[in-house]
Amino acid sequence: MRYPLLMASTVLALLTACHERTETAAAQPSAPAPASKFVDAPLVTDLYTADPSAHVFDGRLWIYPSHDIESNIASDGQGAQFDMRDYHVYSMDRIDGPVTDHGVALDLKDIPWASRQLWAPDAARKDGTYYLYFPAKDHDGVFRIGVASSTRPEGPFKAQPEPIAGTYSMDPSVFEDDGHYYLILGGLRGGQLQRWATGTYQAEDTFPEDSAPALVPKMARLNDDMTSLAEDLRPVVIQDEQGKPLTAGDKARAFFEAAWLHKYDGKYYLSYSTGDTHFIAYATADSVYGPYTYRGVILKPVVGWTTHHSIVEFNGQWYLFYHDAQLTGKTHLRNMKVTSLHYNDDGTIQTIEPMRP
Ligand code: FUB
Repeated sequence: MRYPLLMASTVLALLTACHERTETAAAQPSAPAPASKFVDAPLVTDLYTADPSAHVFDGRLWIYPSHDIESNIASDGQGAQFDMRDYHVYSMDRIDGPVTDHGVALDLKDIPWASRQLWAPDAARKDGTYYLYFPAKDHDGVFRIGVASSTRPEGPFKAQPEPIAGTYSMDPSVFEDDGHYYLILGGLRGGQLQRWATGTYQAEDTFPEDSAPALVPKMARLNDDMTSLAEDLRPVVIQDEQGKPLTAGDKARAFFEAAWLHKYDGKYYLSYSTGDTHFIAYATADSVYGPYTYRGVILKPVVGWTTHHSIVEFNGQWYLFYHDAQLTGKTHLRNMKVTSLHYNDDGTIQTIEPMRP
């Protein structure tokens, strides 16, 4: 059982309803769960924030989240209720210190190719320029990855006139290793990854059989200009400890969305959401391109259907940034949080419980 001592019927109803991203808005609860059950508090409460990508630039912690809003669009099974229209950038000089909102960093109206849904972004810095990578639907309703740049970490960012050629789907994140930058992306269902099985966009969904290898994130090295791919996107294989690719039916372990790369003690760590089973899981590899071997769960399910995170080292301590729906109980109105992350001596990550029993 996930929460064995949690007997309050309201909280149980909340947890059940919140794990239905593909259901109608009417299925969503209207009351938040009691604050005392949550291990961590929301980092900001005046705006709804989600998908927090954290980075340290010049000793300061910078957060690039989605900015959730209520636009009263009903859920359509494709995430239409996630109708975000701009990005705010946040920063902190210490983890338990105040969080500064630097205001609007990029607005949908200033992205020529994008029509809607500014979903989970990430940022990177190279040679004194800051790059914001973000997904949005183009004017044909197809998710693409865009990039915008600024001389400052908080923006404002100026978007490129076109999406990054050769990219698709959503949830981009950028990982730097040895002076090279790698873009990893992808997400199922509303994220449209299942529509790219042939390499070109098909309006129909094509999911693998449960016994077939699961869909996986895609990755490519970025060119020095940080705005184009140096190679075609390639699949990032996630396998079990016997070296077999995880299957699509392996819902507790297979990739769904929210890929994040980091490195610890010489090993590459790929973490991601398992979607329907609501875990942040992880896998490790000796090469940045993989294959990655499944290792376990970093974060147990949070309140809300989605789970999305980043992992960063700051002042000698590792942190997991994540979100839940504590403030609203609504899956599309989330709040970002941070908690400490710990490794065991063998490099495995200790599983984090976001709720108290
Ligand atoms: O915020 C919109 C979408 O919800 C993200 O792109 C997914 O990762 C999920 O968190």
